[in-house]
Amino acid sequence: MGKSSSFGTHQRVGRLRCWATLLGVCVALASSGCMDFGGLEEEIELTTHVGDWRDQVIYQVLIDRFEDGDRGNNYLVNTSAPARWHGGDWAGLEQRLDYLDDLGVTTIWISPVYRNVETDADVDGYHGYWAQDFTATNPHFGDIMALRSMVAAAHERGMLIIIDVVTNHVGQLFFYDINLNGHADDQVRGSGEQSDVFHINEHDPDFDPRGIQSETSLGEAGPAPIIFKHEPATNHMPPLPPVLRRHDVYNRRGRTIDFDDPDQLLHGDFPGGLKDLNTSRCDVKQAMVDVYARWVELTDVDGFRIDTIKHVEREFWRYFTQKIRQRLAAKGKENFFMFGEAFEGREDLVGSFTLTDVPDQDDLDRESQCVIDDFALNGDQLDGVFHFPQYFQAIRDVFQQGQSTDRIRDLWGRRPLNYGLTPTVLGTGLPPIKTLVNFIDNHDVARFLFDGDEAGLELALLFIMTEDGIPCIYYGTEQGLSGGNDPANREDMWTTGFEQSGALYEWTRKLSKLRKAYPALRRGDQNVVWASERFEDEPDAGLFAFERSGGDAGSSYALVVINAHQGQESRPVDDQGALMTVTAPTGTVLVDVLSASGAHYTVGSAGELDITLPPQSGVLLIPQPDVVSGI
Ligand SMILES: [Ca+2]
Ligand SMILES: [Ca+2]
Ligand SMILES: [Ca+2]
Repeated sequence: MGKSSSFGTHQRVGRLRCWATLLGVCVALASSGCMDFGGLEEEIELTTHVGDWRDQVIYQVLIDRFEDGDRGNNYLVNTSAPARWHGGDWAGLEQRLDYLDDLGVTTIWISPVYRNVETDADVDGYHGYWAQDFTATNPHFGDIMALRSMVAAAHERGMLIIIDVVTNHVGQLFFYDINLNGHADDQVRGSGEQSDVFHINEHDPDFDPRGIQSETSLGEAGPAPIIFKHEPATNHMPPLPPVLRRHDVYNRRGRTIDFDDPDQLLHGDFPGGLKDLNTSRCDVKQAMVDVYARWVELTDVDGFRIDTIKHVEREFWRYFTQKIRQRLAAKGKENFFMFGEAFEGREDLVGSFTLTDVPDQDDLDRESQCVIDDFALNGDQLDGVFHFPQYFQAIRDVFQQGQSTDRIRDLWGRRPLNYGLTPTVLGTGLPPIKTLVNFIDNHDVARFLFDGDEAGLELALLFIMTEDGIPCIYYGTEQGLSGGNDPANREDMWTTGFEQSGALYEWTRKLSKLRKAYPALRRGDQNVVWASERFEDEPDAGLFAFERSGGDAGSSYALVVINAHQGQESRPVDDQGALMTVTAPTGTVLVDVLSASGAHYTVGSAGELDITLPPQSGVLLIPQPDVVSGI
C-alpha cells in the first residue's frame, strides 16, 4: 500500500455532510463514499507549533460532553442518560477556548475524531472508542471544516491539540458465525435431552487460543467464519478503510478473559466485543500509519494520545511511531508528541513502551519487511506514557487515602529503571522519562472527588503541576465535578456554567501561572528531600518534599512541601530531632508563592529548613529574589 493510496479509492461526494443529511441518506451512501473527509481531501500546510512539551498543561476533553456549539449535528441525542450521545462538538470546544486559555491550559487532548458505531446494546459510542470508519469525521462532532477551524483557533492562541487514537481494535462490527447459520445468535442451545445444552454469544465469545471455532451438532467444524454486520441505524457497518474488511486482519480469538495471559492480552477482543486487529501484519501497520498521518495532514494537530497500548505488540509501536514521525517531519510537522495509555499499575510494563533499546536484531530485520520506504527501523517507540502507576501509588494512596509518602519517593526512584532515557529520532527531543504525563483522574476512573475531598484534590493539583513531567487535567476538575465510575465520570461540562470564580478554578489557574513563571517547575531535575513511611500521629506523618532545580532550568530553584495527612499538622523532623535539609544555600529566604501573605522561611546554617504545615496543605517555595509578583 502506498503512502496515500488507501484514501484514493474513496469517491468524493461534494460537500455533502453526513450529519447534515438524514441518517438514512448518509447510511445509504456509506458504501459509496459518504465516508470521505466531508468532501475535503486536500491537505493543509503543516507547522510545528510547539517548542518544549514540558511547558504544556494538557486538558482532556470528551467532546460529546464539553460544549454543544452546533445543534445542527445533534441526532440520537439523549442528555438524560449518561451513556447516550449528549451533543457536544468541536464547534463547542472552539467557543470555549478563551475559558481554557484563561485557566492556563496550553494543550487540549480530544476524543477520537472519526466515525463510530452509533450504539451497541443500548449504549452509545459517544466516547469515540468504537471505530467504524477511520476515514470520516464523527458526524456528531462536526465536519472536517469544524475540526480544522477549532484546531486553527487553538493555534492562534498558542494552544495545541492532541487527538486520541486507537489502533488495537475496531467497534463491534462483526460476529462469529459459530453455528454456521449465517446470522448472529446471542444464545444457542441444544435440546438438553439428545444433546447437551450449550451457550454461545456469537458477538463476543470467550477467548480460544486456536481462534473461535464453529460448532455443529456433530462437533467442531473448523474456524468460525466472521460476518460483518449491516445495521445502518446503529452504524454497525463494514469498516473503512477497505483493508479492514479483510477477515485475516483480525485475530478472531474472542474476548479476553485473563489479562495476565500474554496471548489473550495481545490477541483477544477487548471487552465489549471490540474486535482485535492483527497488528503484527504489515498491511495493518501500514493502514494505521496512513489513517492517522492523514488526520494530521488534514488538520495540523500536534500529537497523539494512544489508547490501549499494552494490547498491541511492541513491534507495532516501533513501526507506527517511527513512520508517523518520518512522514510528518517531511511535511513540516516536527516534535510530534505520542504518548500512550496502559491502564496498569506495573511500572516496568508501562515504561516498557518507551524503551528505545534495539531489540533482537533478527526481530528487527523481520519487522523491517513491512517497511515500504527508505528508512530502516530502529528501537524507538512512544515519546511518553500516561503515568498510571503514579495514579495508584500517589494520587489514590496518598492524596485520597492518606497513606505514607515514602511510596512516592520509591516510585520516583524507580523511574530511571523503567522509562526510556534516550530521545526518539525525530521525536520531542526529550527522553521519555522527562515527558511522563501526570494526571489525577480521567474518563476511565472515578473522579478524585468521588472518593476524596477538595483539600486533597488541591494538593494533588499542586503535586502534578510542580513535579517532573507534563500535567494533564481531566475536564471539569476545576469545577469540582465528582462523578463515579464510567459513565458517571463523564458529566456535561455545560452544566457548570463554565464559572471562572470558584476556588478550584482559581487554584488551578494560579498553579498554571506559577508553572509558567518558574522554569524549575518545568525543566528542573527532581530531588526528594523528605518522605515518610509514617502516617499515623508521628511528627512527620504525611510529609513529602521535593526540590526542582538544575537540568535545563538554569539557576531557577523551587521547593515543594506537602502535608498529605488528613488530621494533623506535620513537620519534617525525624525521631532524633534532625530537620529536613535542602540544597538551597544557607541564608536563602524562601517565599511561599501560594500564600497571600507571602509566608517565608530561611535556610539554616546546616541547610536545614523548619516548616510546620496544617493537615492537607502545601507550600511552593521560591528564593526571594526570584519571586515574580502579581500571580
Ligand atoms: Ca452538537
Ligand atoms: Ca449464527
Ligand atoms: Ca490486540
